[in-house]
Amino acid sequence: MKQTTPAPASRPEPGRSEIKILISGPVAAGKTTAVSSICDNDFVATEASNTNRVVDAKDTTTVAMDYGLCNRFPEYKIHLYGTPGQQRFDFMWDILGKGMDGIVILVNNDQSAPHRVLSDFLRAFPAIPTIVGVTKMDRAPKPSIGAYRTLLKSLVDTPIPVLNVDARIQRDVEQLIGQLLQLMDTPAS
Ligand SMILES: Nc1nc2c(ncn2[C@@H]2O[C@H](COP(=O)(O)OP(=O)(O)OP(=O)(O)O)[C@@H](O)[C@H]2O)c(=O)[nH]1
Ligand SMILES: [Mg+2]
Repeated sequence: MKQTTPAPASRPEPGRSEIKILISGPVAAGKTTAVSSICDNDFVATEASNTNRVVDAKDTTTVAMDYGLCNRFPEYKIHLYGTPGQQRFDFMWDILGKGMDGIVILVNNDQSAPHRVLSDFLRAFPAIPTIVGVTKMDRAPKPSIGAYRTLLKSLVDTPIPVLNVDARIQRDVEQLIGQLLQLMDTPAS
């Protein structure tokens, strides 16, 4: 497993790999919520007032990044970075994605044709261990997870797991990250 440079204040812990995981996806997919759900107190966000309520009516939006340290997996110290969802901050994707070991793409199912946005994110982050989490299925049950699986098969050769997650629920986010870690441990064939 590739190791990232530890943050200046931290020391490498014996037997634990330091890894970097990016959480990306469109506005209001639940990126900031997911990072805060799984990182408890070790979490910072850069929220500002949401001046573009056309896409989503929520009060705030991420303008630079979310960051959290996740210690829930005994073998890993995970540096989690959440991207901004608004297009005007797209330039942050490259900056935040440097040196990442894996990526979670979150898609909110209550947006129109949410599965279409996937192709943009897969193009932006190719050849990286990837998992897709579909949020807000409690509000919008369709498209189904099966529809996402079919779409992903048509977009990429490597199988990409897709799960229904509620970003507010720690157990859901933990399961998502856990599956991504398994993918990262599996040698590419
Ligand atoms: N009903 C429902 N709400 C959810 C679910 N997942 C997340 N949310 C809510 O959706 C909102 C997501 O907001 P954020 O976490 O700020 O979304 P974001 O992806 O960081 O958005 P940007 O930073 O603006 O791109 C929050 O109010 C969450 O509580 C879900 O599965 N169901
Ligand atoms: Mg955010």
